[in-house]
Amino acid sequence: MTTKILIIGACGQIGTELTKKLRSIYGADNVIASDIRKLNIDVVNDGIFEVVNALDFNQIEHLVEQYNITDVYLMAALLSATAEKNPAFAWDLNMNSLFHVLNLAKAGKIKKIFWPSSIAVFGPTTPRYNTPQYTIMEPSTVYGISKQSGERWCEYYHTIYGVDIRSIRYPGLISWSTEPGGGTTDYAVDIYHKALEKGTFECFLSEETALPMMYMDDAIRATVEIMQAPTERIKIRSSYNLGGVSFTPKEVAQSIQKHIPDFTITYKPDFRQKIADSWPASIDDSCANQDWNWKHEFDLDSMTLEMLENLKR
Ligand code: VAH
Repeated sequence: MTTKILIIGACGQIGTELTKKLRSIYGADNVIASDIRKLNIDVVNDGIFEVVNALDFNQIEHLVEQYNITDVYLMAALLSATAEKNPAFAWDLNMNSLFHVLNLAKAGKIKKIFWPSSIAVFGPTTPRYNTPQYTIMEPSTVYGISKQSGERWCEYYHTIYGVDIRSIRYPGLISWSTEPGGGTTDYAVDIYHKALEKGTFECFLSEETALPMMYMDDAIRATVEIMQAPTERIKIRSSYNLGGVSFTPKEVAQSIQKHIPDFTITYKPDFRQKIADSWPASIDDSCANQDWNWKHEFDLDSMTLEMLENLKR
């Protein structure tokens, strides 16, 4: 059966890169990109695009039937910082969009689901360094609570109804092609833009705030690899830890200064500091490595080179 993909939230920070990648692998005619509005010109113009509300079950069901969809990538969500400002809507969007897709799979209308979780599922009582796959998880943010709950439902639908859902706990993701939207790790994207535009950056986290991060190319490759892995290799049906690099704002600034020596950084922590302080500093992703051979490729300096080179263009 031909793989026919529906991406919900295709215009977001991950969605835009994922849409491009999946179109290149499966062919543009086999990838239906969708979002609540036409928010990214390349996603809309470079293949099939549909406006859909991730909270409207009937709209999603209609697209699945109209295009004979086999795989759904559900990328729509409110991220950590935005979710704190709108808890009720964040819970509604992050959870009910998931239930819609899970229930379509339970009804046999789709074959496979990818759903993004996050290292935000960990909280202030979680061991902070080299955080293991299985450990204390008491998330203290709306976003983290929704992702932890979502992971439980993913595992339940797999165990009870046989739904083939696969998930990754993404770290903070760094990309140059789209503006990030409402995350606590967004400083690590904005710093590159400001380094080139202004030569200085005011960081909303303190200089020693270490967080797990990953260059977008690695995150997209992990997403494709976990979805292409034989089902028997996917032994964890909640969500896999995914580590990349761990760095502080000070370390990013030092990496940038290797290319822009006069670049300066100042620190003015805001409400997002409390969110960042509740998350791990680094992640153990040995389960992803053992089960489906995950290995990241980009470190901080190679990511910095990619970011600056592409942003200059
Ligand atoms: C956020 N970028 O900051 C997301 C991510 C681990 C962080 O989930 O909310």
